[in-house]
Amino acid sequence: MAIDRTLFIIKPDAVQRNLIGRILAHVEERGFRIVEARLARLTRDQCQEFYQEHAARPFFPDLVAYMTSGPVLLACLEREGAVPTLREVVGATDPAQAPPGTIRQLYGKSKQMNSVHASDSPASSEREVKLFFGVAALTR
Ligand code: FUP
Repeated sequence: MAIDRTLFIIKPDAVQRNLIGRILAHVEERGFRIVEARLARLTRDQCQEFYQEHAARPFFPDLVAYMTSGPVLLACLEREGAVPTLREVVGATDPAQAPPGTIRQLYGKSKQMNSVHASDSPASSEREVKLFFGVAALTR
């Protein structure tokens, strides 16, 4: 598997509960290198663009309200097989369905407040890393 990069977000519920350090340690212990990271307060426009594939879903307005409710930690992570590996480390969307030891099982509160985001495919990771860190973050 090639070394590649993916977008990781620590969402408002986890930032608010002071979990940034523990969650970043969790991914670092699993072999991810932090290529870029910053705290940000997402605007509605950024959030709507980020979650554009869900725009027609009934949960979309609540999701945008939640994701703009407080700061998030945006990170670009690198590892061999970064995209599928990070999805495994994160676990299922619903924390109640996430396997033991995954970030969402350990820290998630609900399907919406599930503590973290991880890109779900190579195409998504490219789009999402570019959106928040620019095209250079994919290669440097
Ligand atoms: P995931 O790829 O696991 O983050 O999940 P999805 O792409 O299916 O969903 C994107 C975000 O929408 C999730 F992080 C949380 C939110 N969501 C809800 O709030 N309610 C739902 O029923 C499904 C998803």
